[in-house]
Amino acid sequence: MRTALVTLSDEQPSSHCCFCSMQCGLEILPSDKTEGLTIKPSANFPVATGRLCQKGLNALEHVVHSERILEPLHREAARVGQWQPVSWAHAYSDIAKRITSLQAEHGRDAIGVYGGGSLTNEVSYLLGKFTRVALRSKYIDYNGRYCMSSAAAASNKAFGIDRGMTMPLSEIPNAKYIILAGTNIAECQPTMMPYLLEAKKKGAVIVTIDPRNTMTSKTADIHVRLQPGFDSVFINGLLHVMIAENLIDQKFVQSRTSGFEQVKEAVKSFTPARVEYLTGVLEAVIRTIARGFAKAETGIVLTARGLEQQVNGVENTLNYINLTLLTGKIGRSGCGYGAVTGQANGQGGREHGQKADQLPGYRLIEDPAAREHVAKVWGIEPSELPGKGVSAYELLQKIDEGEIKALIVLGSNPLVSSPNNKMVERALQKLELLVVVDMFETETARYAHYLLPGSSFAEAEGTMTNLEGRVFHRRKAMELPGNCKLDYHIISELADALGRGAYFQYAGIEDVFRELAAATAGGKADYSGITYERLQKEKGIFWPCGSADHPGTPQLFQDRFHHADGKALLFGIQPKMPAEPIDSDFPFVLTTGRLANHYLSGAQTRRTEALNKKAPVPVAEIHPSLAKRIGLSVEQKIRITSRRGSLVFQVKVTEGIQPRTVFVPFHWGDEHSINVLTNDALDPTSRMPEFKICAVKVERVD
Ligand SMILES: Nc1nc2c(c(=O)[nH]1)N[C@H]1C(S)=C(S)[C@@H](COP(=O)(O)OP(=O)(O)OC[C@H]3O[C@@H](n4cnc5c(=O)[nH]c(N)nc54)[C@H](O)[C@@H]3O)O[C@H]1N2
Ligand SMILES: Nc1nc2c(c(=O)[nH]1)N[C@H]1C(S)=C(S)[C@@H](COP(=O)(O)OP(=O)(O)OC[C@H]3O[C@@H](n4cnc5c(=O)[nH]c(N)nc54)[C@H](O)[C@@H]3O)O[C@H]1N2
Ligand code: SF4
Ligand SMILES: [Mo]
Repeated sequence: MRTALVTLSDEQPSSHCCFCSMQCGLEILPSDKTEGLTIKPSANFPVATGRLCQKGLNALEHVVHSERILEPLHREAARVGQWQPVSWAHAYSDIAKRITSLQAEHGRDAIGVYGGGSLTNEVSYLLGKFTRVALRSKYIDYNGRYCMSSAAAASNKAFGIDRGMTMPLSEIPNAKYIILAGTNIAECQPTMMPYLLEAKKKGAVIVTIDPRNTMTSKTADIHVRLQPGFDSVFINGLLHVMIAENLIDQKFVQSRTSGFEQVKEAVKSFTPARVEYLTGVLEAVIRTIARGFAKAETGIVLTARGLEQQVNGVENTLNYINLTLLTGKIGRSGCGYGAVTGQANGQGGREHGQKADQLPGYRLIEDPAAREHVAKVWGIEPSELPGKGVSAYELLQKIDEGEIKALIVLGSNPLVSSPNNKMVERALQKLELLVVVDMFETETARYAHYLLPGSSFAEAEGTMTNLEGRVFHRRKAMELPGNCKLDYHIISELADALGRGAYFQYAGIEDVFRELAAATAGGKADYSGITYERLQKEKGIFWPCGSADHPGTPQLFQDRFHHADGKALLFGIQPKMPAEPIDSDFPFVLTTGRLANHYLSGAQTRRTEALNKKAPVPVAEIHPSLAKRIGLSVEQKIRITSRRGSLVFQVKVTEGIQPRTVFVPFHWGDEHSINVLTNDALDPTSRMPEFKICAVKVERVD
């Protein structure tokens, strides 16, 4: 039996859901259900007042699961033999000894760190500091590279700053025209739906752009069923109509943006007729959407991984941003652009130094002024800071190539979630030391030499930043089970074992936040005006917030963008091919994504009976024309083959999917891991893998 520490109050929820970026508040209450506890929606957090989706309602099940790792485990040869329980002291000293000797032999960069977007701001911050100050290695990156990096790069290019949503959710109901592209909100951020439905009730038009008819597109007035990879072609068609028909906001474009001529030139040849020919979307539909969005008094564009997880992900995103800039739909009520953040702390996780090229506050590690500021907060010389490392997938490649010899993974399961799984598996096998800090023996942890039992969301106090850029405080709601430790203690104690403990002396987690806030002062993501005391009172503060009396910034760009001249940049996009176009040998496009009842690599939700029983195995979605072509009968399975591998799946035949497209969710490992097939081509700017497009062939399994 576990007990809840916090009782109901009207101040703050007992905790927040660990899964998606909505970060709904929840109450953990005594009951006769999960180990004596149950979860109820909280009325005390403004984002999703009184609502939780299925995942949130069942978020305690994995926390109290019997497979939870309860003490440090060691085994000499990965995957072979039994795990041996060891003391924390033994684990720390042996890990430190091995790291020290590997670094003596191969240099400091022989050790890499791989973080995650579920971690609190404090733990994300400490992981970055640990890599640069305790290990003194340049190699750190995190799973958010697979998630928000294309949108982040696009926002930085266009706006000069990357906060996923430029406006709070509460502005959605004020929008008269909403474009949802490559974002399946109904399944991925379910408690955001009421905002969209309220807008609709007030007369808003909703357009969805997705190769599949999803739960989200069912609420749309117009659904554009695009083949994966055609977003920029389609958007060029919309921009062409807007310019040709003089529908753009001339005043806004002139006074607040630069680069218009480039866009005009890029879209010149994308007449509606040509775009219909290229995409199959009717000319009339293209005109209707272009006119509708441009003429609407207010409007919002939301994008997500559908068009971002591509080798052209940054450019696709820039083109969607063009829609809002050309029509002046940003920086005022009912308007804005949002890249819908995915993970619990997908926003904060990318602001405080887990990214290969960044220091806290979204500062660039190669910028001398940034190095000086952060080094001072950390009590080291700027010259002691390493330079920038490489992106998540490239970090795994460096292991395969032999440059990185040891890896510490905290908050990710890269063997399931990385493209081209076979390379990742080969790389993990080559590691001389793999340390995984997790709640479970994940697919990745099977290759570990040390598996250290970290904390779950319910046990760890800290701050998170939701998809709106709202920083809030999450309470500790339960005690740690067994011999588990808080992630931030594990990082600090390991630093101590490495002889760098002097830099990791904290009286408590609030102390870590104070240092984080100081490190971000003056940076793009400025948290320096935020304190635990304010957060407890104010139920969240939108960054940037640079002083104790600053109210926070819910609506960005009201007067200026964040480039030096205050203007936003428009980019003319020439659509490019995916890395692996379909051909006669591999004639279908495989796209991958999510289901409502599972979360990411499935480490938590496959261990949640109530969720897992609704989707115990992955099912491939195919169009009836494909089923007919391969002579598929009911109950038969299909084999999907790409240039990297071949797997068998159960099938759902549906008219909803674009005929050339096959969809498979990625929440499983081993023989069900669709990432055995996906392509590891990366966007040249964001280094985001092309999870959403690879060429496959499909056969019937007899
Ligand atoms: N239930 C659940 N919720 C989650 C998660 C989860 O695993 N499960 N994960 C969280 C995380 S980390 C993230 S990043 C978000 C992701 O949230 P989303 O990005 O909304 O989720 P996906 O299913 O990856 O992709 C969205 C849609 O893109 C479509 N798509 C595929 N290719 C293309 C294309 O070329 N163009 C366009 N326009 N669309 C395309 C897919 O059909 C899919 O419906 O969800 C978060 N919420
Ligand atoms: N084919 C395909 N692949 C994809 C995607 C796709 O759309 N298609 N999407 C990509 C995206 S957007 C993402 S975000 C990645 C995510 O992929 P992963 O990073 O693999 O995601 P998770 O399953 O969340 O892994 C988190 C791990 O950390 C553990 N964990 C959770 N919370 C904590 C904590 O507080 N402390 C500690 N110590 N451990 C914790 C969990 O048990 C789990 O093992 O997958 C990517 N991979
Ligand atoms: S919408 Fe997201 S944060 Fe809210 S309960 Fe569901 S998974 Fe959790
Ligand atoms: Mo994500």
